[in-house]
Amino acid sequence: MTRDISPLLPIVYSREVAEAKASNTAIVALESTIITHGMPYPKNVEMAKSVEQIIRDGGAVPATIAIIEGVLHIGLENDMLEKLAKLKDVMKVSRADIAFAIAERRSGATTVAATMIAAARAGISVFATGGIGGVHRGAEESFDISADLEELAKTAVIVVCAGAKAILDIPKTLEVLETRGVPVVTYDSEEFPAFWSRQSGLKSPLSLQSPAAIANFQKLRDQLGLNGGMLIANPVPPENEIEREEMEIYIGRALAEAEREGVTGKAVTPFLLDRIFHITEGRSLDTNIALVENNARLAAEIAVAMAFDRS
Ligand code: PSU
Ligand code: MN
Repeated sequence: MTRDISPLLPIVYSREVAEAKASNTAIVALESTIITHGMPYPKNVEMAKSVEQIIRDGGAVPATIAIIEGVLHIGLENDMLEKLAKLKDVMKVSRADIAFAIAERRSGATTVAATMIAAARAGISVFATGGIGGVHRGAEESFDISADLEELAKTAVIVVCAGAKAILDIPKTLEVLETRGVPVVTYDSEEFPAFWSRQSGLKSPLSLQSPAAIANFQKLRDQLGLNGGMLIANPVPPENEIEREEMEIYIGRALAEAEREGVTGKAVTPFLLDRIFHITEGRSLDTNIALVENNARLAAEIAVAMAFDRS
């Protein structure tokens, strides 16, 4: 492990990430909230390891990001990954509380927003995850809009996801991304995907057919002085999807339960995911794992294309 020189900000790089940085090898960042709040143990740690291996097989190096006892880790050694996956009271850390977790020596799992901040700080420009946070259904009442959207507008990291979950208000999520100037690019399809489903009923604002074209697009944005990231939506493979009409039934049930139990704020997404997991008897989790793996594969290709562009 390599410690950063900054006296106030304790950053530790895993051995393979430190080596990759020194040799300019492509790196793909991975978030940790998906491990601690998105999936149950031990499937969460199995997923984390298989996703890391897929990135290595794709010629890049994985950097799972988390805060452990006040230290920002860029890349986790296997024993730490195991430890994190079992933690019960770990904080879910976003832009508002990432520095708090470090200052107070807490352990925190990073959301998409916080992972982007840490990745950019570490010089990593590509990040793979499952789904991003967005505008929640009923946001006109609750004002619940994920900090992930604002981060995409500000921080220059390419985020590869499987679209937005239909537990969110997808049209409003796309509207906010457009307003904030975030390119939304669906990979190899004209329709924006809805996480567990390949279809959302909405046309994707943009679409591209190759990792090289995605890398080139982001490079040109940089040259134009357009700070900020972009969202790559990668539809779940057909053999793993749960179709949209079927998903709507399960989501409706989970949302009704959340309302009955008065769940709000940060707890909403983990609650809905857990309810849907039970309602689908685990099928939603299999789909979730398959789509993250699929995103890791694409992210590695984009990271390799970005590294190639640089030389
Ligand atoms: N989508 C998933 N699993 C997750 C999340 C999203 O399928 O675990 C997490 C991500 O870390 C995302 C966060 O950044 O939820 C969004 O939370 P919020 O809406 O509270 O910003
Ligand atoms: Mn929220």
